Amino acid sequence: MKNQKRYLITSALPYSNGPIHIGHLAGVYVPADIYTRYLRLRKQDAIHICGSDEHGVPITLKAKKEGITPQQVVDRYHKINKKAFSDFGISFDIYSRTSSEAHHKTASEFFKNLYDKGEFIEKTSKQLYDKQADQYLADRYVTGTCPHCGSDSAYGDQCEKCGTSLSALDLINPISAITGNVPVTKATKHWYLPLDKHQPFLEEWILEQHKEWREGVKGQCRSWFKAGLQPRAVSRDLNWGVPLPIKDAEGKVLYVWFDAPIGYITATKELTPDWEKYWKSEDTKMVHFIGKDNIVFHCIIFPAMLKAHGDYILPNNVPANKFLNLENDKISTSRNWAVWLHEYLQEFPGQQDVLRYVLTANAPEAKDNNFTWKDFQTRNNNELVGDLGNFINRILVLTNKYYKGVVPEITELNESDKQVIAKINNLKQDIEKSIENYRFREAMVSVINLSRVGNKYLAETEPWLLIKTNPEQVKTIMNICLQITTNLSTLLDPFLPFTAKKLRTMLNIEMVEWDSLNAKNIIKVGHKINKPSLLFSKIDDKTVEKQREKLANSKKELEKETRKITPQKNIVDFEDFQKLDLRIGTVVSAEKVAKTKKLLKLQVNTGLDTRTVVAGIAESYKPEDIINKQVVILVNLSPRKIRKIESQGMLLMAEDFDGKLSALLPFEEVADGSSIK
Ligand code: B3M
Ligand code: ZN
Repeated sequence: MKNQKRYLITSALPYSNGPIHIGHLAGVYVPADIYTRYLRLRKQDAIHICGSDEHGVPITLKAKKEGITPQQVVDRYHKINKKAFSDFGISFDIYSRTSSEAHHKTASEFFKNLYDKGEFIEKTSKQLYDKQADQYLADRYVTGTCPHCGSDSAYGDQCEKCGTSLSALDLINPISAITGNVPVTKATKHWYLPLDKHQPFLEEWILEQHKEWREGVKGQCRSWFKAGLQPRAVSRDLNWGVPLPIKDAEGKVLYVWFDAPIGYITATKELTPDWEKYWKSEDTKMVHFIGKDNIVFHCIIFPAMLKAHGDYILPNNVPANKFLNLENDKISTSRNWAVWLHEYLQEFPGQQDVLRYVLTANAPEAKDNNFTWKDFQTRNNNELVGDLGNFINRILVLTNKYYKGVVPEITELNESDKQVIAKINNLKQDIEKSIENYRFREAMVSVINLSRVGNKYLAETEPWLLIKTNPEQVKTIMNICLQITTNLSTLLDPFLPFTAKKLRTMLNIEMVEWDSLNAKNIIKVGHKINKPSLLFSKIDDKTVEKQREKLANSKKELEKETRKITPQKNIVDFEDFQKLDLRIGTVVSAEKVAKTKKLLKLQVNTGLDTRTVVAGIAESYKPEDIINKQVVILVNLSPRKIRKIESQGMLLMAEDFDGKLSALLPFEEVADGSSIK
């Protein structure tokens, strides 16, 4: 580990307009927590900063929809999210918020500093404006067609489909998100950060001095540079946000992405009066944990702001993650396609570490990744229960059984014992290297591999048989396995903190500091451990099925909400209607038409005759469902050949939105041949 004086770790401030889901955890907060916990275990001065991002249009829109104030919206979710993070062991040193007075002050001062130095360009230009709402339309206040990919749900700041960052005026066919009106344009004055001026510096800093950054991160920056950075407006015409601290700026606030990253500074100030050493000393290593949609803000805009201010350090790395999908579909709050943390906790109480484990195992570090409930179950049952839990449980049970819980001594080390000891040390170094290079899934695999080394050692030495013939050697084996277990109780801590703590209780030890870990004698001969209990338990098919059903239901609910009623057809005259000869008939026989999925061949008694009708209803009705049932039939439809069978009429059916057909029936049974008028 390089000698670094201190670490400032930031996690993206989640918008305070909705609860946290697994995508947030996997993308940002779990990796940041692993990193910080690791550094703390290595006795580094490391602080982890986060808080709620409480400005921005999504919040005002939500408030409007619910008929409450933006402050009420952010108060609600700040509380919920703060608790969710703490429930999952995300160990922030502070979880602050940007609607606070302290933040308004910090953000205003920051703006004023740049303003006084002439770092902004002042420009009056035409912007989109909603007359009815009396509101300029920027960012999420306006939707339209993306000029790059043609998606028709792009926002005024970004197209979520192709990721391009937009300005509202770029949108084709813009529509106000407030009223649905087509906006007009109206002139207004704004302050712009001339990113173009900072481009040479930023390019050199990222592409030359930080070649070690993730490819995906550099790639996005490169394409920004290639397109050429443009001046970016940092003010908005809104009444929710940090008011511009200058004259002649009535009704204007800071752009949310100008004030939000300053939230990291505010939070550090709130945490410690000694905050400047974290922000203004080259001895500090600052790392921003974010999702890929935040790259431009953390690699280009915020660094340009910090640079323009002059006395702040820049991030040392921005290990942005890609996205996590859920059951092969994009996680979406508005479509309720998500696993919410508070709901997970209700259904899997006390099992936070299982989720942390699965999210790290599937961390979208290099590419988008996928969470499925099946994989959740498999990883829990095979890796946590089968590998890790099984090893630890066997060791603790056998120690209690053979030695009444007292750690036995090493008698003599043979070659294979020595190899196992060497592996403990090697794996520990692998873990360190992986974490320090932001490869958390790789690091966690090494931790689990340590338990696999233990399991293999047990399988090869079979102490439960050896105890009868060579009890002295069993002492050595058990001592080594207890050393592995003790190592695990620290090595697991960054990843599975709840489990690590339970394990320390079972071992009856305090946390062993990372740098004191050793393959020999960290749990001392003669030390008495406690009785073990199981660290993990199997998850059965029923539990997993229930979660999948829940997701399927939310999809159905959504389909219900978004289903489109087909518009009414053109008006017809009564005479036209009368041309249709509709009758009640009874299906007397039915069979599937060979080699088709949809077709049934029916014989229908129409009162007039018994005739053949080919109906496309086989996906909704089996032949036996419909035989002897009365139906409505159009008898004077000109006959048609379908699959070489002449069809002499048509059954009337209602078609549901998912394509399911339902036959129409008279309320009471009526004679076949009755006509319908
Ligand atoms: N509020 C998170 C998001 O884009 C955004 C992060 C701000 S970090 C300064 O969902
Ligand atoms: Zn697009």
